[in-house]
Formats: sequence, C-alpha cells, structure tokens
Amino acid sequence: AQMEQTFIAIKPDGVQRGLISEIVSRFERKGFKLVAIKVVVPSKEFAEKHYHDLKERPFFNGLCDFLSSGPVIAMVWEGEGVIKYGRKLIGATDPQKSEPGTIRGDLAVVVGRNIIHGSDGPETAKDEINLWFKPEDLVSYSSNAEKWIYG
Ligand code: DAT
Ligand code: MG
Repeated sequence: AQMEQTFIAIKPDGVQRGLISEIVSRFERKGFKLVAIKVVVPSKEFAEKHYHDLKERPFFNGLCDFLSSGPVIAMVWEGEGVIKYGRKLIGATDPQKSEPGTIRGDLAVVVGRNIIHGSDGPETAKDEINLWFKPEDLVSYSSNAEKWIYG
C-alpha cells in the first residue's frame, strides 16, 4: 500500500447528534492523518454534484435535500490504504447491515440517516477532494506518531 487520501464527510444527522468527535476519533486513533477539515452547509446544487453518480436513483432528490439541510463536516484523511480501510471503519451503506464496531453499525439505524460519507475508490476520492476543497486547503505535515504507526 502507499500513502493515499480520501474524502470523508459527517452528514447533517451526525453533526446534529453530536457525533463529530466520536467519528473524528475513530479515524485519528486508527493512525490516519487529518489534512483538511471545514464546516459547511452545502447548497442543493452542490449536493447534486457530490452525488451525481446516483442521479437516476429514486432517493436522489431526498438524499440531496438531506445533505444540504445543515452543517456538514468535510474532511480529507491520509494514510496507507485509507480509502478502502476508511470504508471498513464506516461500515455497510445500510446500518441494518453494518457490523457492530463500525461507525454506522454502532451509531446509525436507517440508510437515509447513516451519518457519514466516505469515498468508494481512488477515482472518486480524487474527484470528491477536488469538489470540496481547493488544493491549498490540504496541509502537508509529518506527525511525530508516524514512525510509531508505520515503523
Ligand atoms: P455509501 O454512502 O455507502 O457510499 P451509496 O454511494 O450507494 O452509499 O449511496 C449514497 C447515499 O445514498 C447513502 O449513504 C445513503 C443513500 N442511499 C443509498 N441507498 C439508499 C436507499 N436504498 N434508500 C435511501 N437512501 C439510500
Ligand atoms: Mg458512495
């Protein structure tokens, strides 16, 4: 594996439920590195761009209304295998099917309110980071823990 970056967002339900620190903590304790973070209320048009792959699905309109209904925590996390493993930390799309121990498994109940988004592959990660952030928003730094996390 090599260093990679993924886009993670805490959706309006996660923010309103007071789960920001809980979710950030799971990525942080794992050993992944936070390189960008902001609070933003996306417009409906922006939500439609973010979810453009799903525009033919029946739930698309409600999904975009929901994402734009309040503050979202938009983040970029970096680390070896962070795209794929980030999805593991998050759990299955439908919280009824997410394993206990995952973010959705532990903290959410229904698919329409599953509290967190994570990029599903290298291409979408790049596209989503570019949609939500400017290149200069991403901070490059080395943490003291890295030599203990990676050896
Ligand atoms: P994920 O968020 O796990 O990447 P996805 O990209 O397939 O899942 O769908 C994006 C979001 O759309 C998902 O987090 C919740 C919503 N969604 C997906 N399937 C749904 C369904 N059958 N009914 C209602 N909302 C759904
Ligand atoms: Mg997805």
